[in-house]
Amino acid sequence: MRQTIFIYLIFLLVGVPVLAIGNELPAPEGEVLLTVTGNIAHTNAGTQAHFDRELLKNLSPLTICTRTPWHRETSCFRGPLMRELLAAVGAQGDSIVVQALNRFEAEISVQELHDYDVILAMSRNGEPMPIRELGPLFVLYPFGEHPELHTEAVRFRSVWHVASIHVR
Ligand SMILES: Nc1nc2c(c(=O)[nH]1)N[C@H]1C(S)=C(S)[C@@H](COP(=O)(O)O)O[C@H]1N2
Ligand SMILES: [Mo]
Repeated sequence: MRQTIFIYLIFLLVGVPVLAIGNELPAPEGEVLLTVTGNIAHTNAGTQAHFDRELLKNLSPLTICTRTPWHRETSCFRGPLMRELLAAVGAQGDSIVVQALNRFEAEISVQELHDYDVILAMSRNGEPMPIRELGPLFVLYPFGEHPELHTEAVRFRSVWHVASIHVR
């Protein structure tokens, strides 16, 4: 009996931190561009996941060349697939709330991010996007391939100046 308790204590002391380390994301070294909060299993800053440009670049990037309702010409946007970003943080919710630097926010269903290749665009035509050009991060739907996305509701979910994502 005493031995069982002893083994149990050892597990508590050693096992729990090891499990926690297994769920850690690498820590950002540069400026934090994105904070992910809420129902997530993988963190690197307390209960949150913080991403700098480097960490975001390492997440399955996709390039989408499309016109958008906000640009006259076709541009090529590049950034991680939103569903890969959610996988990286071990997101467990059914929806996310994307919040912008200007406090604008929109809710997006996780299902939609599996149905469509929505990216968190980090660059446009190879250049980082300044804040005055919808940057630094911009939720981009593949408008070109999917005419059905040209609706007011989808434009409403096209959040630019993204600063944080809360998983519900
Ligand atoms: N950061 C940020 N993103 C935003 C908004 C906003 O106010 N701030 N407005 C949203 C809404 S409601 C729409 S319809 C689209 C397009 O806005 P616009 O075409 O009127 O400029 O951007 C969306 N993304
Ligand atoms: Mo809107």
